[in-house]
Amino acid sequence: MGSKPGNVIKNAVEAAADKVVDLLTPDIPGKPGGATPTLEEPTAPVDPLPPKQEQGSPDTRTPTGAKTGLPPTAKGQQGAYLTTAQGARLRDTDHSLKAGPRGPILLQDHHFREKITHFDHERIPERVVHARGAGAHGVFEGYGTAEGVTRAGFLKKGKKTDVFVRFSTVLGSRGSADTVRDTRGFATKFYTDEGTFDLVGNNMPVFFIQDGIKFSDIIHAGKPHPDREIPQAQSAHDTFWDFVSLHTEAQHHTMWNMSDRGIPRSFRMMEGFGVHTFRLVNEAGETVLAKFHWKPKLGVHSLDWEEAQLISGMDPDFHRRDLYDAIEAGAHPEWELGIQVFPDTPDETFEGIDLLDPTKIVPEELAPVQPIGRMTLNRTPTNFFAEVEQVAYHLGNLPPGIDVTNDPLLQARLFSYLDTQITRLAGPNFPQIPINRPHADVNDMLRDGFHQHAVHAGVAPYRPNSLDGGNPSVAGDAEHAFLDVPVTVTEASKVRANPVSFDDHYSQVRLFWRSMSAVEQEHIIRAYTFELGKCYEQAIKERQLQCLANIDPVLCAQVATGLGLPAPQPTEPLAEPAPSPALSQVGAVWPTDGRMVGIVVDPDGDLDGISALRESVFAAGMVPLLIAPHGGIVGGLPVQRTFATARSVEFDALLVAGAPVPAPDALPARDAKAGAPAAANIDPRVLLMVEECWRHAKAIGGWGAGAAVLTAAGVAGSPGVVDGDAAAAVFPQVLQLMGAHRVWERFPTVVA
Ligand code: HDD
Repeated sequence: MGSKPGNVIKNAVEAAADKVVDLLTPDIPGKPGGATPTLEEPTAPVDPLPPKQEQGSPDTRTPTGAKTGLPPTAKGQQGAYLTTAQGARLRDTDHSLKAGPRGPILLQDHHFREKITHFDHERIPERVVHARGAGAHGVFEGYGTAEGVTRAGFLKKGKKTDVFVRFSTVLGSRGSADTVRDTRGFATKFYTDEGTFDLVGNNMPVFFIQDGIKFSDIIHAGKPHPDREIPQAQSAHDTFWDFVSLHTEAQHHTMWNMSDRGIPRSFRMMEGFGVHTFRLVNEAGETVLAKFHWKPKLGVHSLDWEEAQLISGMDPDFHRRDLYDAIEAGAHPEWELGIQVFPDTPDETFEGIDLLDPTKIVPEELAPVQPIGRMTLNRTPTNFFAEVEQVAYHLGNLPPGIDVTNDPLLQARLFSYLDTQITRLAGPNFPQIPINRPHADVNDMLRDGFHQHAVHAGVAPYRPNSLDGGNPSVAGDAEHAFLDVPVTVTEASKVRANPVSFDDHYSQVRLFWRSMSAVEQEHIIRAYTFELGKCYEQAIKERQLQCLANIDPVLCAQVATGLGLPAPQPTEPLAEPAPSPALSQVGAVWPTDGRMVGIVVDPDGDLDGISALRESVFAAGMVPLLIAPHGGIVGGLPVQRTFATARSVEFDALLVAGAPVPAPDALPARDAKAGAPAAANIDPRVLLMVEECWRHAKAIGGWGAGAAVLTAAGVAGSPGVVDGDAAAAVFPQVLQLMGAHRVWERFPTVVA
């Protein structure tokens, strides 16, 4: 006879209760009759657990990359058969499941719903600032020169560390043009053995505001107007100038934007700055203050403003294309990382400059930039979304040996970057996204949340614990633990206030202005005149002119003339800072690697030496682009651009071997010059190319019939225009001119 059901349950419960008691009783310490406790003491850790799954040291950030043994160009899908996301093989992906060929789609069509649902959610919110960007992988190698001031392992001599860099503009949306006038972001993720280090900087060393609480205000002012959502990716509008003329601390950064630095020629030709002062700590626990600088191997170079505007229409992806073309062609961009080092004094100033004020620089002449390592970008992303879009930087990602200071902008940023990713990347587990995964082993106690990819073992994600063997334990100096430098925080009343030194808003703007060459000053005048000329509100223009008067009377007078307004008198005494020659972009000679050289040829003309010329351009590390009236092959060489697809802005220099005189009916009537003399009757697209290259101060060369084209264009004999008998004689001179980036004397200057 079996037991009654009720008894079965009762017996089972009692048996289970006995078991519970059996297991627990002996382990209750001090219980009469209890056995000796067998669990570990909370403070006695055993060997660390292995890293969390999926968080080891990936040698690739994408499933199609090296880890799978596939080249970056591998096919998007792995495997022969198309499947659903669950792995079921599919027969058809082009027809939805319908009630008959002419019937409605059935709700049960799982493949259709999975495909379209996923597509509907393909976009994520773009970054609220720096939405438009491009990124690349590379490697950083330490020189060992910083070992005396920081214990950071990645800076040790010869140590190589993977990096991922994202360059960006600030104001524009994700699809905006690359060459707008704006600050450029320069964010570097160092995947160091001691944890990720993010150096999230810009191509300008100062920032608009001194306190991060105003960040949303300056960005609201710079972004398109809220009613019509225009203008896109521009600072040339009322709200921007309203803000910067009212918040005069913004004047320094604003002048950097109005200078040629606001329109870089290439990401490869930009400096980068950590902006803030950081605190470094060495093995002995000694500290210094430091500012980070990236120095590009190719020098710092800019576009001409008209050129930048043309490119925005001709090739809005100009900077992105330039970066990827250069890397793929093997012209790997390089930067040297350097630091300015200052004693860590209680007042945190150097030569009277407040090191906590992010609107101030320390001129290199006062504190030289000392090289500590080199970065080379050598690999383009495999998948733009997975890598460039999902990369998440954060200033709080610091390795041992680098710590923050109390700069109020930096302090605010320490909050914002982590916070923003939670919306942008949908939850707190974004560090598990492949591009964000540290290359150091991760062993955290963070659990659950949206998109948790790790399958955590163990039961005790807390410490101390006695259930997971006491793990994880905490590290000390010997195990490379991060060190919060024990800086003294003085006892003070809570205030919403800045140090008095932050009130100086003009002396360093004047320093910058006085450090510019005449041609750079001319560009700054034109930029202010253009931007303020786009404002509608008279009061805003007048207020900004007052700011300019406090910077420099000549600058103010020139811009006022352009605006047709009276120049006000300064309301503050003008400082007399010593200029900093290091701030000027003019005057040196730089490598020309990766520059573009256009070569205009006449298929029926003299093609002698063209092939050798191309080789010489390649040998100089540059890219020759053959431009002909039509595509195909000319003189045995491939034509890369036709007169229809070429525009001067793509080239750093133009060489003209010849240009055919077009047949009268070969051009639209509006382009043909009726009755023009034969020499002038050159294809107008070639003439335009020559004229624009001349206006944008680019080196130009011509020989034979090409020299006649330069004469017809009216540029022969002017500075930076070389003519000769043969390509072999002309090219070396053009190459030399290119080393200076522009033929500077071609720009007019009004400033004495
Ligand atoms: Fe910022 C993105 C650089 C001030 C808040 N910032 C962002 C990026 C760069 C900078 C390069 C793009 C990173 C990427 O490519 O993903 N930001 C700077 C510099 C600043 C600065 C050099 C001043 C010295 N930023 C700043 C302040 C705040 C922010 C004061 C807020 C208090 N920044 C953000 C952000 C972003 C960001 C909202 C948007 C996307 C992101 O962080 O990841 O958190």
